[in-house]
Order: sequence, then C-alpha cells, then structure tokens
Amino acid sequence: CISSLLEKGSLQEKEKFLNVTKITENGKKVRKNWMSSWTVLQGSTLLFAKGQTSSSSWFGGNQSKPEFTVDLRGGSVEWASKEKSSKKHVIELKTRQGTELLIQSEIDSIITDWYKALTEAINTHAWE
Ligand code: I3S
Repeated sequence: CISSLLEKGSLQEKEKFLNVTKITENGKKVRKNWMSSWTVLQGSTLLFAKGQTSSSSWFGGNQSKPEFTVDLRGGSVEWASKEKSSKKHVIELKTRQGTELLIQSEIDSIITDWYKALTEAINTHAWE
C-alpha cells in the first residue's frame, strides 16, 4: 500500500503542489479542469491528492487514498505545445493506457525539476 511505502521511504520520492488537468482519458478527449493537486512521484507511479496540505496528512489523516494515480511505465513526457495550453511551463504526460495530463507550475525551476524527474522515472522503469 502507498502509505506504507511512503513510511518506509523505500522509493525515491518527490512531492509538490502542482497544477494538473487531464486532457484525454482512455484515448478520449475530456474537458480541462485545472486543479492544484498534491503530486507525489513514487518510483514508476505518480499520485495526485486533491487539496492535501502536506503528505504527512496521508498517514494520520482520514484521506489516505490519492485522488488518482498514473502508471508511468511505457509513458512519455514532453513540453506541451501552445495549442495544448496558453499557460507557461506545461508538461504533457502521456500514459500507455491512453491518458494525457498537463502538469504546470508557475515556477520555472520547479517544473524543470519535475520534467527531469518524470523523464528519469519513465526511463528507469521502462522494462519492468
Ligand atoms: O484548451 P482550452 O479549452 O482553451 O482550455 C481552457 C479551458 O479549459 C478553460 O475553461 P473553460 O472550460 O471554462 O473554457 C480554462 O479556464 C483554461 O484555463 C483552459 O486553458 P489553458 O490555456 O489555461 O490550459
């Protein structure tokens, strides 16, 4: 389970509030719905928890389930084109399952960092 993995700290972790929206789900276009989401990178899994103030609330708090999770294996990341969003610093994440997400932060260094981390996670776990 996710929280026990977090507690053990057995996997490389990266966590931050980021702006996230789905644009495609199982190959079908969906309406954008940008939301600020607590985002956690855990190995080959990306977790989003809506409205979490910190990861510590996952342990003791009553909301132990993430809003949704993304399997990064076989996925890809690239910088989103202007057609995808008018926002600055937007990452486009595509999964093997046909879900596309946009991930954004106003802060240049944060999103660059995530771009690297996601690329690394995808490459590291590509053959699992
Ligand atoms: O790709 P779109 O349709 O221009 O995306 C914008 C819309 O989702 C808009 O909401 P409405 O569904 O009420 O039109 C959002 O407020 C915008 O943020 C979306 O565009 P950006 O460029 O911010 O991703």
